[in-house]
Amino acid sequence: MVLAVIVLGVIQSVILLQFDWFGGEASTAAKPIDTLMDVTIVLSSFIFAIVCVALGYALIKWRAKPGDEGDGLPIHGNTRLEIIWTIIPVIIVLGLAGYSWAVLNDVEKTDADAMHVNVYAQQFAWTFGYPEEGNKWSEGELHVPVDRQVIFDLQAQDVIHSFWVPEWRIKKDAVPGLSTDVVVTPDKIGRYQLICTELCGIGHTTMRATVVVESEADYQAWIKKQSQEVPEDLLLTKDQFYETQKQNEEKSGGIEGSGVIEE
Ligand SMILES: [Cu+2]
Repeated sequence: MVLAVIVLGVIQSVILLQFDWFGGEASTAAKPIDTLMDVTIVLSSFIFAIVCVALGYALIKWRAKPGDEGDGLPIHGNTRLEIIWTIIPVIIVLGLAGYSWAVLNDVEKTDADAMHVNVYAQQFAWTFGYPEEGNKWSEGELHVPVDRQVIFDLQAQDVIHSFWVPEWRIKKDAVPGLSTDVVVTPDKIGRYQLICTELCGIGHTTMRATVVVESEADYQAWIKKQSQEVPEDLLLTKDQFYETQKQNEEKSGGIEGSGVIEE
């Protein structure tokens, strides 16, 4: 049985690891996240193999003999077995949770010279503000330099949206009244797609934007050419948000990150 589990687990792992589940890798977070996924696939394959082999063994070994119409033995449970099959999964789940936490913690570490971009999400479009470049504004097209950490401050203007560039791997919700950010270091020049992954209304599937990762020089040239600035009302929502958050914190004695806009 042990041999059967190993063989089945290995075959399954090998097959599942052949697939390129998430597409190309274009950020420093991609590798560690893909490795985490691979480890999860291998572990799941072996657990699935144990279940299949145990099921197959039980089916063959305890199969009713032809003509046997009687009831099975009345079994009341087995405390030792239940303790074992509770503790082992708990250890596996906690181990994976710890590993995931370590990976995320590493991926979300911010650099001192990180660049900030404000991401405004609304039904059904993305627009971007560049606070370090005089609040320049771009609609439907995000530009960032390669090999520099970017912190995207997400701001939902109406309902919940979700920021996702598959090649960067990181995905995070933009929630009205909450301040969330995405930390990414793009490490590959190219054009990608920013996709909203939170069903946000009738036009949800069209809520996409082009992401251009380019050299620092190309980025500087592009930003200089931008003439629009972030509209007043978008800036206002941000100020209002921080103002309300501050008031709420004062009211509640300083609970961090729990600001909710009261209308
Ligand atoms: Cu959306």
